[in-house]
This record gives sequence, structure tokens and C-alpha cells, in this order.
Amino acid sequence: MDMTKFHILTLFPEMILQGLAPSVIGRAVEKGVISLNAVDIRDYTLDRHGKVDDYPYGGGAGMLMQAQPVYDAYRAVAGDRRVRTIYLTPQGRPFTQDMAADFAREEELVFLCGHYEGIDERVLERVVTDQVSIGDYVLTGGELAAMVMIDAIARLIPGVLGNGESAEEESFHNNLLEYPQYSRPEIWQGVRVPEVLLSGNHSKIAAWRLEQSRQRTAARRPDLYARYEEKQRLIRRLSGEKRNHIHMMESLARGRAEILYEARRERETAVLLYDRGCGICMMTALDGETGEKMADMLPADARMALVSEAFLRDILTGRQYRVSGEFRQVLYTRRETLPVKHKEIRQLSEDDLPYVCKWYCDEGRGPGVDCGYVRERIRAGAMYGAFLEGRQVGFAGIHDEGSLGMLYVEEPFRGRGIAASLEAYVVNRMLERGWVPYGHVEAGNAASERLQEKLGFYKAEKSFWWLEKVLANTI
Ligand code: 9D3
Repeated sequence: MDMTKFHILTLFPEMILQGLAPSVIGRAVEKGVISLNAVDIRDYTLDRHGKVDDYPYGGGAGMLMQAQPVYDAYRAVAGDRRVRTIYLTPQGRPFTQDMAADFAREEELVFLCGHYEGIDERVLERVVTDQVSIGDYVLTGGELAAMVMIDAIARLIPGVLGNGESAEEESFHNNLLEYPQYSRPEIWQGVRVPEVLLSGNHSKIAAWRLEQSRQRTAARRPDLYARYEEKQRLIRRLSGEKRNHIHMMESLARGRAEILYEARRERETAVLLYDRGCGICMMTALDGETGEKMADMLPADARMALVSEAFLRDILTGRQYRVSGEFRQVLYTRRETLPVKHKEIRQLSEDDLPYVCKWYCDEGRGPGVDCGYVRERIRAGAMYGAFLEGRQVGFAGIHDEGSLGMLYVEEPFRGRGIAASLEAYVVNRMLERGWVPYGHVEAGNAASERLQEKLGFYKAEKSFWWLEKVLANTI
């Protein structure tokens, strides 16, 4: 992909450049992964004395930045393109990790930093697409806020962080704060490292860390803790029908899903979850009435829906969705990793994209099917390939909503356990992250069902359906 361009309109360009240069962000600029273009608004004033501010009409304390220099500086960087333009202001929407992820998908961003008491409203109306604050405290200008945003956005862009520093799953997202950590020496100023961390007992260590996280979150961030507890309660309820609902339980446990709707009756639960990261809804319902209610609440930007009942499928097909397939869920409930017999398996890189596209898109889904999804999965580090003497013969991966899939082995190389090894390999990667591996087998795919059973997966009792949103202009 082309490098992401950050333009910053400011009265203090050197503050931005000098502030970011010595950091990870500065290194990404040197590598050519991103670019920083700090533009001095004062260069664009038509005033002979370089003035960019004036008194506010109607009176009041302080000065305002005038519209003309701001507008001309904006046009100089944005031209006639429609560029996402962020005005840093205490009146903006509070900046969050979700917003950072959203901005990280843009190829170009303009940051407008205010000074004095603000900027003439007319130019804001003309050029600004998003108004953002970094929190409820008072700064002297927008520059530090822009730097905070650029830092948080840039680290989500592939190639900005070095190898091993993945931004993919962040503990934050699970609604729990991180646990305390310790390094050598074992005793420092008379204080010992907690005994359990030296025990080598990994499940005990994990349990201790979870408990520390919970206590910290409850004490310091009651807002996060309340959401954590709500999700834990829902996971426990869904576990009554684990095989049918593992996708919802895992989306909640991995910190991906938000609860948009929940209704309970005796032992049954109606739930609408939304994974904003990939635009996928997950629904289960008691009856048509709650089903209709949930369908009314589907987010406008949702791209797909997973439904656990046939009547929900029918409600959604009446509402801009079409069925893309009927599936059974399979899940692997053990904690032990699986043996991987075939040795030549590794994570794929973007160089391997043509191979996966050939089989997954062109041959699998039909010629010309967009490879964008596969590229995104490779970039996320979620695709793995099997090789025979260096030649690729198959692949498997983790879908964006978190299920295991995209399993494929070329015809001449089948029947020698390569598919089983690929799947076992992906299962092991998921177990390492503390996930319960699960996947979706298309109804009637007996070969796949046999493989899942052989690997020790359990199969859901009921069918479930993937639906795709039909875009308005294709109806
Ligand atoms: C009369 C009220 N003004 C002074 C208290 C309002 C005011 C204008 C401009 C207050 C601060 C600023 C400068 N701040 C920013 O430009 C800014 C900011 C911030 O102050 N806090 C959190 N996020 C941001 S984003 C931009």
C-alpha cells in the first residue's frame, strides 16, 4: 500500500516535527511507511505583517484565528481531494482507540491545530470532517493533541511498529487493565517478586494475573469494570448452549463484541452483538417478536450478520440481507495443543497474496472476486501456509470475526494429512492466545466434518446462517 500521509496545519510546525522525530513514529517516517507534512498557517496569510488572528465579533476575551489563512493552508495541502480533516478542539468528541482504528484506515489525514481562543467557525464548517478532543483538561493549543492522535493512529498502520510489536489484539479491549509486571532482580530494596510468578505453573500465573487485572480495574476504572462484568454474565448465560453460541462467547471474551441488545426469559436469552472492528453482527433470539426488535437495531454500517435461528434468517432477508450460506459451528474445547505432523508451515506475508487469491478468490469464490479481504488477513498476521520442498500447496487462517477457516490444500497434495496439520497449526496459535478455537463448516461438507471430528472438534446441534448486506445500488 502507499504510505499514509499526515498533514498538520499549525502555527508551530517545528513543535510537531521535533516532537515526533525521535520516536517510533520518526523511524516510520525514515522507513517511508508514513509521511509527516507540517504546514505553517502563517505562510498563507495575506496580511503584510504576518497577522493570522483578530478580535471575535460580539466581544469576549482573547483572539481568534482568521478564516483566510487557515483555508488557504488547507487548500494548499488537500487540493480538490476530499480528505478526512480533524480539528483538534476541547469541544470535540473524546478520542478513543476505536476512533484511532477508524482514522488508521485512511490514506491521508489533515490535522488542524487551533491556537488563541479558537478558529472562525466559517472555515471549520467548510473543511472539517471530524472535531476531536483528547480529554477533559485544558491545553494551550492543539499541537500536543495532534501529536497524541498521530502517535495512536500511526502505530496501527502496518509496518510502523517493528516485528514482534503487534498492535492486533490489545488487552485494553477486553475491558480490563493490565496486571502488574516484574523483572530482575528477584528482591529489590527488600521487596520480593510475587511467589506465583516464579512457580513456572502457567495456569496458576494466568489466574493470578486475571485476578490482579480485575482488582485494579474495579478500583481504578469502575466504568470499564461494569462493562467487563456485564460481558462475563452474558458469556455464562450463553454457555448453556456452548456449541451453538461459541462465536458469541468468544467475541465477548476476546473483547471484540459490544452488546447492542439483550433480553432474558427463564433460561433463554436474546442477544444482538456487534463487532465494530469488522462490521459483523451476531444474533440469537427467542421468537419473532424479539427478532424483529433486534433487526430494527442492526447498525447501519454492519456488513454481515450471523444468525442462529431460521426465523432470524427470514427476518433479515426481508431487510436488505441475503443468505450467503448455511453452516454448523465446530469448537475445540481442550487446552492442549495438537500435534502438527507436516513441518513446512509458516505465517504468510504479502508476497504470498497471489497464491492465496488464486485459490481462495478466483477458483473458490469466482473469478474477479476482490482479494482485499485476503490481503487484510495476511497483514493482520492471521494467514498460514503449508509448503512442500518450498512450494506452497495450501493455506488456512483466522477470519476477521475470529473463527478458524479458509482451509485449502491443492488437489494433487490431498490425502497426506496436510490439511489436518494446517488446521492443527492454526488451532495451536489460537490456544496460545487463550482463545477457544472454533470454525464454521458449510452444511453438507462431509469431508470437512470428518476432519474436524478427527482433530477433536465438537459439532453444534443446530444450523446457523451467514448473511450479507446487499448494497442499495445493487438491489
Ligand atoms: C474561554 C475558554 N478557552 C480557554 C479556557 C477555551 C480554550 C481554547 C483553546 C481552551 C483550550 C484551548 C486549547 N486547546 C486545544 O486546542 C485542544 C485541546 C484541549 O485543550 N484539551 C483536550 N483536547 C484538546 S484538542 C485541542
